[in-house]
Amino acid sequence: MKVTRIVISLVFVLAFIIAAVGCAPAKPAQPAEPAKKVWTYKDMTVGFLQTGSEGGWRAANSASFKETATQLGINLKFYDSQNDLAKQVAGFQQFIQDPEVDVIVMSPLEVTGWDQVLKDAKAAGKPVILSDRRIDGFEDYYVTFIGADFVEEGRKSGTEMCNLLKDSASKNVWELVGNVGAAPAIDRGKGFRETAEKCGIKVTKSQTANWSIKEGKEVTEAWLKETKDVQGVFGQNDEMAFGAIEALKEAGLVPAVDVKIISVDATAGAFQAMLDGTLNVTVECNPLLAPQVYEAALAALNGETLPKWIPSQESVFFMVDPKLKEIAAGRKY
Ligand code: GYE
Repeated sequence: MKVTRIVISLVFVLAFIIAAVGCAPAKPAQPAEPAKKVWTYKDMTVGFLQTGSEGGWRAANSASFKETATQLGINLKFYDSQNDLAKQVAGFQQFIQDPEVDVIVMSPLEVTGWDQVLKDAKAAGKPVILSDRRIDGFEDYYVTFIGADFVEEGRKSGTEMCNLLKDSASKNVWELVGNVGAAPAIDRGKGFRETAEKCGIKVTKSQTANWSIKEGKEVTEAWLKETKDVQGVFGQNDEMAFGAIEALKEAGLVPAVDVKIISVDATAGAFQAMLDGTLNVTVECNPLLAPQVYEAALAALNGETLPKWIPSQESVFFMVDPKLKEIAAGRKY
């Protein structure tokens, strides 16, 4: 008897629960989550802040961005900062305000000065990608940096200068530096000293020549008026080394023989100088960064997380390389 009563009351309780649930007002159907936009290159407008047009490397870098954008169907807004930091910051603000611009890519002229615009871009929800040159700090305010290990480029240059001067009694080297405050100028100088000083090289003169042939020549001419006690010249880019080569020739010294010359970039001009026998070594810095940058921009817009640094692959080239002519013929820039 007792068992029957328990079963009956259980049945009642169960029936009550089912009734209660059944009667609960149906939750209004939740509006379906809007399908997450999947960005494609054709949807994307990139605002690119270029440094300016200071030489062969920069020309190849700008062409890489313009040509690759056309190939991929990307709408590219190209801003030439004319090597003026204030103009570059103004361009950055412009792209933050521009409703068409989805992602901002920048080749920073200097390592500092980006605090406010990076914060504003983040507040505006616009991803920022650094191309070619790094900045100091603010990692949380940009998606990734795609570019070279400039310190390593300097180290390679120092090591090769040691090899070139191994039989030289004195090892006085002059350094032609890029624009003050720029990451490649700071880092290549640091890397060069790291390895060069190991073999007793002394950097007896060092001055900016702003990446240009003209200033590279003028600075070297001024130094040659003071002394000819120089065994090597380290040009932080090809153009400045070309300027030094002209100045040395006009001073009656034989470039790459009396004075060893090393440059960074490995543009077509550097290969010609090596084929002419006036440049000993060029350390490559790859300007064809656009495909990797656009890939990162698309990934960022689609919410992917990227490594903070995507290094570019680079080599070293030698005047004495028996295959130099062949290599030079195959170069893209
Ligand atoms: O070495 C130089 C250019 O940022 C890596 O800028 C670039 C440097 C390059 O002016 O030629």
